[in-house]
Amino acid sequence: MDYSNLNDIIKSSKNILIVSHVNPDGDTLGSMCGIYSAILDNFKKRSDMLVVSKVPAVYEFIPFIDNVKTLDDIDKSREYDLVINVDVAAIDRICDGKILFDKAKSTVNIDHHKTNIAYADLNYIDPNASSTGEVLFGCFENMDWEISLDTAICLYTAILTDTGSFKFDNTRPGTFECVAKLVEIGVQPSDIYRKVYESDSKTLVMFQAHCVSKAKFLDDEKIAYTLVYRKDMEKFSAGDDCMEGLTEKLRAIVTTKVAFVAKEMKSGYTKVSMRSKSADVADICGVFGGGGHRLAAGCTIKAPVEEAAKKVLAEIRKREI
Ligand SMILES: [Mn+2]
Repeated sequence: MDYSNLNDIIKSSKNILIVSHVNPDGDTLGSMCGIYSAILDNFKKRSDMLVVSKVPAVYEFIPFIDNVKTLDDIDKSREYDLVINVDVAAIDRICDGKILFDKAKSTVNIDHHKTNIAYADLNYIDPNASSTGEVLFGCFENMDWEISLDTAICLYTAILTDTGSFKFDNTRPGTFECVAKLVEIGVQPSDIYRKVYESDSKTLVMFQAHCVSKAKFLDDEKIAYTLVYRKDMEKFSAGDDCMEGLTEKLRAIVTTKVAFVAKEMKSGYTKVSMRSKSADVADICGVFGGGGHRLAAGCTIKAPVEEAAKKVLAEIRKREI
């Protein structure tokens, strides 16, 4: 890819806004702070960074993350010279950030999602890259930009989280070539790993242990599930963030083919989160108006927890898993 236009436009822009997507993950936040850091080092320019929803506490260690602004901090009538979206597959993923995007003199879109329709003035989309962090690394190298340790930590975090620690099938030889160089710059993989994956709260661990201990195993233990009641969550003072990764714990059992968690919600609804090793759970959840990916999907059912679980079980059993 030819990045010379990107280099020129960053050089000539006085005020720059970098935008991450709603419900931010490690890739969009690491990429945003990574390009912020690189522009600061290479052009001595401070950009603005925008998040349109809350930054998860786990990412508070990312360099420069304290500089992010919310829509309330930014004058929405402002015309930026340049707005750069990172990891934003579709423009509606920046919510009201679109107001600033539409007013900007120039716009840039850096991403790795196949579905990205190249909605900006300049578009750098590599659907073969594991992450936007990996796209950015290639971009900085191509432009001969200096990559500082702070920039490297940002990009490494982006790549690490979007590849699930280099275990998803988006992990390719180029991913390792890229992280090898980041580690050469000084990134400590064990340090970043600990910050991202070993920073669970005690509440989350104790609550999930409780949920796992109540799990049921059916059909030669091919189906694993657990029911989560509001009173359990209250007893542990567990918030919704404590549900993160619970279904995966049941899927990780060797005999499990399909795992699900049915969680009691207000006003008689049940939220179901489903995971599988190969069966298409998006199809199963689709029966109840939900959806997602083949191996990870969810739905909401208007029924109490036990009844919802029964319906889901019946639907799973109709299939070859
Ligand atoms: Mn991504």
